[in-house]
Amino acid sequence: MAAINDWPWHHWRRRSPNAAAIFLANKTLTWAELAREIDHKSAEFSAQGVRAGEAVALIGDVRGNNGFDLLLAYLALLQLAACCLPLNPQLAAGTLPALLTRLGISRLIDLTHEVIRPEVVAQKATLSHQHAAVWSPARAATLTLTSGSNGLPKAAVHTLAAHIASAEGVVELMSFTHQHRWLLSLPLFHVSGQGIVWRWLSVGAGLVLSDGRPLAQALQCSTHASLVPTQLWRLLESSASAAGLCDVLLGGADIPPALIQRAERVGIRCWCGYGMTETASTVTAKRADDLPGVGNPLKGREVRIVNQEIQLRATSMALGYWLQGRLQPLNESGGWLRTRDGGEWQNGELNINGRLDNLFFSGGEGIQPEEVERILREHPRVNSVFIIPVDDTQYGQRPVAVIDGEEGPTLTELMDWARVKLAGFQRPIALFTLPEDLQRGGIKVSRRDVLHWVRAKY
Ligand code: 4YB
Repeated sequence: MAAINDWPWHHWRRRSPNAAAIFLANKTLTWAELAREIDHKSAEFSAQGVRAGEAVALIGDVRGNNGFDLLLAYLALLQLAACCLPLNPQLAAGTLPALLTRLGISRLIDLTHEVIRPEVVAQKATLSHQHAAVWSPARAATLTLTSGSNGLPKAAVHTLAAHIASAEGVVELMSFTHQHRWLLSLPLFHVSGQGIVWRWLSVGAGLVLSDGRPLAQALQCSTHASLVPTQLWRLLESSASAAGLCDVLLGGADIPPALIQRAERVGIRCWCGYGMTETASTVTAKRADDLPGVGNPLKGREVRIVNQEIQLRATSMALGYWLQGRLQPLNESGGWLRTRDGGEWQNGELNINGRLDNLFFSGGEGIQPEEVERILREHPRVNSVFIIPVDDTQYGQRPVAVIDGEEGPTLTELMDWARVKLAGFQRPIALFTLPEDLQRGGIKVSRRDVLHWVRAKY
């Protein structure tokens, strides 16, 4: 990986101006063209009053789905040395003002009503370098909301150096070079989407944008993609082919071995990763094998287990959380981030045992929902399942299953199948189908939302 001492798009414009940087459905942009677009955009934002050091929230177009205009705005804000917070466009409109007030952010760039195509941007006034701040990798550059599985989301603050450090370990492990193309297959408002952007920028590769195309079609011209397990399931279930696609980095949730085997059978090389928002995505990763672990720490990352909790140290770590316009400390002890993820070393690699906060008790027996979910997911008609505790006068709490997909088994079928696999106290007492509206455009369904939904029904 080349040392980056300037805005990466300026660096690649100097090094390989005519190499393709962005692949849209019917158009390709070279590094020279992309850098010019970013210069124009930052000039436009500067004219609108965006200043260095200012935190700016950015919302993309729901239909545009991670489009070029959003990427351009993200990069242009960085170039102005603003601190950019990309937001989920499906965030309930009512919660947005309260969120921005809590964070202390007063500027919001909303692209929902202003979709700018590259050809339109190219016609705008020519203004360039004075709208590039000095490349200073140690300053706060991005804010990324944590998934907020419990409580309100927090905004993790990352420097440019942290994003580059994150990219470094992954590109090294996966041998990702300038000859490859990574699909922006996950949203920019999530750390996994930004991870893709920084790997692309670090090696001067190609970035494919779906640009309105279905996932399978966009994958056809990509060599790499990052997917959460449910995305890969859907891809494999659909009859669409993703020829051309070589390597998929999986993460964000427990990765079922059956999924990996199925993908590998059709020629997709799978990689298993584990990471968090606070660590700017991937911390440990490995080439998928028959073991259920997530590999070992990548370059610049360290993992330790204290009282069954995974703790992390990394050069990609967030500086802290942004609150009321100020930096607040991470939940750490002696420089180690306390993840609240349970884990252990097994067969020389890290195994994830689920969120410590998800553990509940039924008749005095501890139930770790992820452990039961992992077993139930082996049922041929279950792709994704949540085990949710509901109150019970006799047992304290009891497990209920919520299954994603219409074609799933009935509770009786599932329990017959799981008879010897689950202990009595682990067996769900009811089964529901996950409603579509709980998916909300994020990369994961929030366990808290599923819990509220179940409790309202139960
Ligand atoms: C896991 C988990 C795992 C996370 N098993 N629980 O670039 C990547 O690394 C990537 C590629 C594909 C898909 C996602 C990614 C990510 O970045 C994921 C990062 C992420 O999920 N961040 S998060 O803040 O939203 O959630 C973090 C939590 O997710 C962790 O604390 C774990 O609880 C869980 N998780 N990877 C089991 N392999």
